[in-house]
Amino acid sequence: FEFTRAITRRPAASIVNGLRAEDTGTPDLENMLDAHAAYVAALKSTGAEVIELPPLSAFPDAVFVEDTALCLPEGAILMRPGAPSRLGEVAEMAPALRDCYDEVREIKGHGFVEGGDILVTGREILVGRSARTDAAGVAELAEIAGEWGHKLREVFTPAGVLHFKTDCSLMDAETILSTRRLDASGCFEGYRVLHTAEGEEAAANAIRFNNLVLFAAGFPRTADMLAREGFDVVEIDNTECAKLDGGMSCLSLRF
Ligand code: CIR
Repeated sequence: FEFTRAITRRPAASIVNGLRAEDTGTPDLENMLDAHAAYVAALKSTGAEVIELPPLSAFPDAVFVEDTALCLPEGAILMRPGAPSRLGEVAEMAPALRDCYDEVREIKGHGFVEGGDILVTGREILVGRSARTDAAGVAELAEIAGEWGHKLREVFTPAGVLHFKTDCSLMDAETILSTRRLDASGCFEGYRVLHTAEGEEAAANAIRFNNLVLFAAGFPRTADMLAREGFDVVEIDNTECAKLDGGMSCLSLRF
């Protein structure tokens, strides 16, 4: 959770066509830009450098940069999104990663992996199979991560949940914030798990970024619990991203 850099991408007007499981309203670009600016400012306030990429109107979900790559200390790995409309986002991200890393590998397929299904903890890389991430994708990722000395463990995303990290996030080397439904699968055995409050499941997608926890606004019981646990919580308006099933982690690559 200690990072010197992050990559973000400003939302384009085409976000109105972004993927969503359920239509809960059209995202508003102006509001999303405001929230995005607050998000970037919070990242920068920790002292990190934020590389802000320009909007990509051809890819409505391109603001959710996390899904395009996995950044590890040894290098970056370009993902292969399981959503066909998002495959082309990877080539758009690659040059920025090549500027930052000597080594950039890629998931070549035939399998699929999206970054939102990957949780890197102090001791291992957890990858949740989901509607976007399949066994072949996980196997290819495990091979590359293994070459770099990382242990990878395949886990499962609850049915109906977009990504593994929709339901969890790393708070510190051994502490995970999780919904009860995900923790019930047993995938966090051996970790200290903090649960989101009942009815506040959407708060689980947060990020620990240096001294801060960036956290979707509107989930007061979970935010209070984290504050009591000693975390410095910064609330960011997630209203517009939530309409597209996105949250705090999706909006950046961190390394
Ligand atoms: C999608 O369905 O792909 C986007 N609308 C949301 C992606 C959210 N990304 C993430 O959780 N890492």
